[in-house]
Amino acid sequence: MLSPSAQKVQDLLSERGFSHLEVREHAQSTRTAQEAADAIGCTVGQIVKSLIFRGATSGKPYLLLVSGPNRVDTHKVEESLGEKLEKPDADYVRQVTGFAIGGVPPVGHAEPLEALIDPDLLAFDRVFAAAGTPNAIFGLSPEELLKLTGGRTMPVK
Ligand code: 5CA
Repeated sequence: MLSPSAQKVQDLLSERGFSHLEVREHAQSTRTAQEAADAIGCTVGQIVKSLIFRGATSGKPYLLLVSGPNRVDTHKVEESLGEKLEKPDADYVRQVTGFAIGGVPPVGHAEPLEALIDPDLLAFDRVFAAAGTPNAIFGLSPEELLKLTGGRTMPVK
């Protein structure tokens, strides 16, 4: 049995035709990329961080899907997007995604979010993303991540 937030992600995956992707809730925390990697037994690079930024001009939320160890160079992303970015607070993250920090999944948000994908994630056969709660994760290929989110790759570091 999955908790309601994790089940919501599993249901969304099924509705989108990705029912072969399985959300798993772990006994231990997967709140951080390192904890998620430890729980799964993968490298931190394979963990997909789902980070929310807000366009300073447009007010538009952006979803950056970033490989675990990578730190976002906001100036670089701002140049690509053509607007400054703000790092929103936890309340805003919950408002636009419908999930609490530590469990924000790459899909299934309260508002449609433009997804920008770290090219480093494409180097792996399989990557792992949060699935609604701070101990829920699902695995998928980077190609599936692109398809599922409708996102585009953008250098982030
Ligand atoms: N479950 C893990 C691995 S998938 C996870 O969700 N990691 S994460 O990186 O996608 O989510 C945590 C991120 O939330 C942090 O990297 C940080 O960018 C952001 N965050 C943490 N605390 C806050 C806060 N108080 N306000 C806004 N953003 C925050």
